[in-house]
Amino acid sequence: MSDCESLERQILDAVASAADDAALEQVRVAALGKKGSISELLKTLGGMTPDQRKENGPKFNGLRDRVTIAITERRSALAAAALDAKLAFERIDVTLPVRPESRGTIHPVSQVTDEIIAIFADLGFAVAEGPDVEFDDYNFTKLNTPPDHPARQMQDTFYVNPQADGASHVLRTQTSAVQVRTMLVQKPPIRIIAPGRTYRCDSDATHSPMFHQVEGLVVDESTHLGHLKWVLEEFSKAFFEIDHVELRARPSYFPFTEPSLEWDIRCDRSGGQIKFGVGEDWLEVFGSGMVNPKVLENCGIDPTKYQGYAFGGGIDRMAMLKYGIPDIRSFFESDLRWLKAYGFSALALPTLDGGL
Ligand code: 2U9
Repeated sequence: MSDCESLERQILDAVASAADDAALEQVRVAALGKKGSISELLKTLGGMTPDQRKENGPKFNGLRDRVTIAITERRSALAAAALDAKLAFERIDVTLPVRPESRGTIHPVSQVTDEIIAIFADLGFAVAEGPDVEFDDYNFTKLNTPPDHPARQMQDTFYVNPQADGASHVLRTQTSAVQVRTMLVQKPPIRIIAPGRTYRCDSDATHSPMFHQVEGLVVDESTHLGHLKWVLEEFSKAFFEIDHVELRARPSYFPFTEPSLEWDIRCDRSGGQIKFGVGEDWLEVFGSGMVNPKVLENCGIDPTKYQGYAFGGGIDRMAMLKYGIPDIRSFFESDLRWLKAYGFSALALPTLDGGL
């Protein structure tokens, strides 16, 4: 056996018996590293005559290639074996019954978010998401609220320190920036909801500095307020689990919609408990309007061809109304007794067929 062949045998044996990544790396460095045995061998080609180089070049390069392949294959085999061992160790028997002593519950905000998504999915809406730290431009300016606009004072914004990109950022005060992002990359027809965390510097029994909103956006050629009313009615019936609902609209103002409307739901608060669809009281549930043509234009959509409606509501507030939770701050105190009282079973997945 030539020196070259015996070196190859020796290295391939070491590769085959390397028990883990670290041992294999040692073998690789000893063979192919800067001062490795094969690298040293390759360096000798420089001092050879052309004939010797012609004979030894292919031999040495072949040796290097076969060793490289063997190391790569061994590395994959070791990774596959490690994954198999991990999977075997982490095996879960999904046929076992749920442990009766299980204490974990689904937070009402998560449950209500899933309920809202299930209802809007049934109405043909997709879910869109975006970051919590948002460009000032997307949170305000593109939504027809430039820096000097008085409506900026309506929202107690948390401003974020200047970032490396030089742009001004905020903790999003509304999820509307998600719709901006969608319009910047997607052509109409658009039909989305954007549920998520939002932030405003405000705290009392009905306001939390971090809260949850869901907003909706529909843009098409002939979308109108009649469609919006029907969608909000269908949503309210499904969400509050009632057959009959009555909504009344009041004029309002948002810079990003024109005209703007707020919607109240008919309810009864006489028995200490709130009932929806009946009674003589009204409770505000949604803000909405036709998307301001300037907003469409800012987001690259031709306002002479397309029009859209948008709406928004508070998820925490909806959870408080539906499940009789009095104080929004309790949502975020991580009190296990509260979670036990108001949380949901992990198996109570909200579906329109199975019940919300
Ligand atoms: C785009 C254009 C228009 C979303 C809208 C409201 C009205 C609204 C509040 C309700 C209670 C938020 O949770 S809350 O504090 N929202 O009243 N939101 S219209 O309008 C948009 C959104 C995106 C591009």
